[in-house]
Amino acid sequence: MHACDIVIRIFSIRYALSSRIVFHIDFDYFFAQCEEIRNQSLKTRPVAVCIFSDRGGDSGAIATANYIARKYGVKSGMPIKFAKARLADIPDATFLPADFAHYSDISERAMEIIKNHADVFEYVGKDEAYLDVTRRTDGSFQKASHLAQQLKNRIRDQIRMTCSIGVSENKLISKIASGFRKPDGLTVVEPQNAESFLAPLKVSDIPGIGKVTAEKFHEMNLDTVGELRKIDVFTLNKMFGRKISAYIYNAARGIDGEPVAERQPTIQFSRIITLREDTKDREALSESLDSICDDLHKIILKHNKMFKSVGIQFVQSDLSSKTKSRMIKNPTSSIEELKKAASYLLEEALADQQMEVRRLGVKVSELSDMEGQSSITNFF
Ligand code: DCP
Ligand code: CA
Repeated sequence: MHACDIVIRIFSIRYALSSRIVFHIDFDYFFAQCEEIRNQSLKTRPVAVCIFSDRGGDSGAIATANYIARKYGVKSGMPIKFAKARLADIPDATFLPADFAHYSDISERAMEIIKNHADVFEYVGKDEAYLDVTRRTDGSFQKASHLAQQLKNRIRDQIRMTCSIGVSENKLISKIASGFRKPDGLTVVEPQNAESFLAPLKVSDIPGIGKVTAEKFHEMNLDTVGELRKIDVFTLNKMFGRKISAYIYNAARGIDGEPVAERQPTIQFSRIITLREDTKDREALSESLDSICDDLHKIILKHNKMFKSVGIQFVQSDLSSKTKSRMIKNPTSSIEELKKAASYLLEEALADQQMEVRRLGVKVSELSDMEGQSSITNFF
């Protein structure tokens, strides 16, 4: 392709798609904020959510931390020991084990509100989604920024959670904009301001440009997105190949034609109970597991679904979670298959079990519709 053709294509892509309005929404310090939601007294202290490994003690990593803890240098991915050292002199610093079931619950409630504000809703993950709102805002950025503020208010009032929203003509700029002013941010970038919004940002603010790529650009004296525009498409091609260089070339100019594609969270069914007393006795756990499977199976049949994956969860006496899961060869709705997989997983989980179990749960996922299956096969 000739350089001139590329420029013409870029102009036509931008012109054709400039009428879209896209939101990117991202929940602030998600796991830690979920902990604050159920215990408001945490809001004024440094809080870090930990994923403890099976090795015991403080081995494991920080999942995330609230913004107070971040001021002390606590970050996602950091070893728990390092984080504890950074907060050693802060008496009210709080370290909590991750409680994924609680975070999923909050995510589901928030996503339900978000969905109702979109023409097209694209679920990305538990704390992230894209929305196309072009139709309901008549393509007006003024209406769109009101809609974004309204959405933030609803999530704050109903869930007591803050989030950050980026509003622009495409997914790329909105993603960058949602991270621009965090927490509790709302950044609207109208098309005529896109290039000037991006110009002063670091090249690594472009999604997909990691440390290694940013370092390569730094060696060429290209540190900001504006500077990155100086590099010609041929040099980029030589460095990264056609596909990646086209992405970088366009991204530096705020060009992204990817549509918001309808996507719902993969549904799963789960049931979790708190045991009468904490235990790691095989018999007692197996008995409870059996009755959880019976209850879960009723839910599966009610929804006319088959499952392909089964998982069990222990919430242990220190509230940390342990999960095991396995895939079944073919989608099924059989209670025997469910119980067989669950008891296999129970054995596996008990093999190296140190702590007692406080809550026990079973989930099925990879669901498909039971179309064409007679109801008889559901039971046999
Ligand atoms: N997470 C994790 N381990 C990581 C990164 C993230 O377990 N290394 C989890 C915990 C986060 C959640 O994923 O709460 C979402 O990740 P984000 O990167 O969006 O970070 P946060 O939501 O925590 O913070 P921010 O306010 O920066 O969005
Ligand atoms: Ca987040």
